[in-house]
Amino acid sequence: MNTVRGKLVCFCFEMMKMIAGGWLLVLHISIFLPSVCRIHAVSYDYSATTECLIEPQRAQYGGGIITNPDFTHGIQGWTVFGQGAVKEGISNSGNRYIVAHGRSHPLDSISQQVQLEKGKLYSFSAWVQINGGRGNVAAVFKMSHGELVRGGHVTARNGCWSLLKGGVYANISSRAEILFESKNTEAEIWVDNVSLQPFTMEQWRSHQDESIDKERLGKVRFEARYANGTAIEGAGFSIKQTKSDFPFGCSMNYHILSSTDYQNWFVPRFRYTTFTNEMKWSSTEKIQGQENYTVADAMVSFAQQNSISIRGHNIFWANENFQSEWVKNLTPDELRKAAEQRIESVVSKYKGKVIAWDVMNENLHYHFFEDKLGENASAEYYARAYQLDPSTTMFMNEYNTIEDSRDEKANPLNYMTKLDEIFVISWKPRNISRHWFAGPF
Ligand SMILES: [Ca+2]
Repeated sequence: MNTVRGKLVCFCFEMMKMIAGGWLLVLHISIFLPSVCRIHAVSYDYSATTECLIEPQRAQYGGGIITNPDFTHGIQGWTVFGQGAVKEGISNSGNRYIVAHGRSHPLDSISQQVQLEKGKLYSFSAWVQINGGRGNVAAVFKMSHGELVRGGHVTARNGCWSLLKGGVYANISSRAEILFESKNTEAEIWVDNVSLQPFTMEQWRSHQDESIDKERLGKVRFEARYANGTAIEGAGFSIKQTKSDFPFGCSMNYHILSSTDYQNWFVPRFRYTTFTNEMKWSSTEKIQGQENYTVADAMVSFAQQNSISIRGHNIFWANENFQSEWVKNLTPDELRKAAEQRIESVVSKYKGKVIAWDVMNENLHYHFFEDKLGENASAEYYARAYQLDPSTTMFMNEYNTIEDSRDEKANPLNYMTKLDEIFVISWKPRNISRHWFAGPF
């Protein structure tokens, strides 16, 4: 099987755009795209869910290199790690799983040894639950030299199964024990349908190529004819990509206003932007009551002149460390008044000029406004922003949502839970439909 590489993707898209633009002269040339031999690899399993299910879904990749991944053979292949004990569990429908109980240390759980090979990527998944409340469960790889590497985590619940999905990259070859960690040592950890699937770097890249083939690539046939329809003998042509035709953006800072080098680098590459700091409250109102949008205004004008769409970043930032000193020192009542002035000011000013608003930035990690104004503060400001600018998409901007398995605050489930809180608290009572999107830029 053959495929073509990413460089040609933009090439083809640009050609299609020119066709759409309607050339007078129709080119009659068949394009023979170069091809390279595709790496044969197990397809990447993109499936995931943040739902908590009564029965777990099957192990991805049939369990990969895990022995007895679904516990149909009891605890064969698995051992007790640390203190405590393991026992088999069976659901009403006959599904077998394993239970780590009698735990006294976060890592007390079950384990299975695997061999990790240097340079390979390992996709890991498992279905987990705990038998009381909800709490974080992490997959931990204990290397032969003792290092603990976290390979993903999920907020597990009682009474239903949550998908823990993550992975590790092996920078050395090592035996490793796969463990499950919960700081709630009172809780049993239930585990089922575990999977560990290795990929070489080449195989991993082949997944990207497959996605490019599927999502970005299309066949194009050109015909070159004179206006009267006669074919042009020996016609030739060349195509140069002048700009991309898919959403691709980058933040920019105020230096772009004065640096032509920066401008010349940025403008041909990006169609979307956010401002690093210049639209933030701490920049536009350094002294209480003295708003200054001079720099932000100039950057908005620059972006507009160059047809670059702007995501408004941000109305508020939930991190206390990045509040102006005067904001930190306000009483709750004073903060409520100042925050209302801020949101009304910035949203009204740039309404119609931005395509999105980061309303309460990084509110999974931080909660300055909740601490000062109550637990519904984020939700209330989302509602207020929507009220002021209902035609613009509201975003919940975060970091580490999928790329850092050590960060317990920002997993996809927590993200969805926070979104739901915002909707439930501030949107549904106002009968506003859920039509906006969420996600890091
Ligand atoms: Ca099972």
